[in-house]
Amino acid sequence: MMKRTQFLKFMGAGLLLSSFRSRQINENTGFTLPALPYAFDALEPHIDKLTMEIHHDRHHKAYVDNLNKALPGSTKTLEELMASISSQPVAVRNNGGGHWNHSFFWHLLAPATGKQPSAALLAQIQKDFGSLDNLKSEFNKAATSRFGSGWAWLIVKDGKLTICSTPNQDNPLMDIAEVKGKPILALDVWEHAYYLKYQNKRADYINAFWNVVNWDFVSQQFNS
Ligand code: MN3
Repeated sequence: MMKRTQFLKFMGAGLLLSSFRSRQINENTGFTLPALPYAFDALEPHIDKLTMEIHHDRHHKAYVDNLNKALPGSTKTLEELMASISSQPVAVRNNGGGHWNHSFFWHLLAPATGKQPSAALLAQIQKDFGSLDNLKSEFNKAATSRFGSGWAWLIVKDGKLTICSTPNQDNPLMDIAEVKGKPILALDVWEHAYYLKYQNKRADYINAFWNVVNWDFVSQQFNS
């Protein structure tokens, strides 16, 4: 029978080998669709199950597939692509942006837990906006007034919290962005994100979004 220490060494070697193999596979297959970090129905009733299924399994998957078609065999990270997007074809801007934005967005949402921003984030919010309610109303304005498809963002820019919005799948990490900074919160205001449940009532979707913001994740982004 294998001793405990031998068994642990054996298991350790196996883990090392499997992580090495998965790195090799990732390099060969390019960008991959990340799993949703919760069940499709976890955000009900604020964001419905069918919207989440279609949004993740079809829309996000299409951005990943089309990015791989546009950049076969790329060894660049998504962040490297964002920072040099002005020198990339428009298919990389649209699909690379779509992949980065949605990968980020899934983590910004969580089942309604009643959680709040961390003490450090809340202090910064009070400094830059006066209150969390003021921040929400400024963010809602950006999300409501973005014409057509795009995103609203809360970013850290020059040590301050700033709200902005981008068209299409652009984001504030892109070198072409009007307002650049580090995103800590975002909202997808494409119709595909809300139309099944909210139809043309984008404002209702934006209000519902605040019930499922993952403040733990947002606070981590602020602190990192
Ligand atoms: Mn979307």
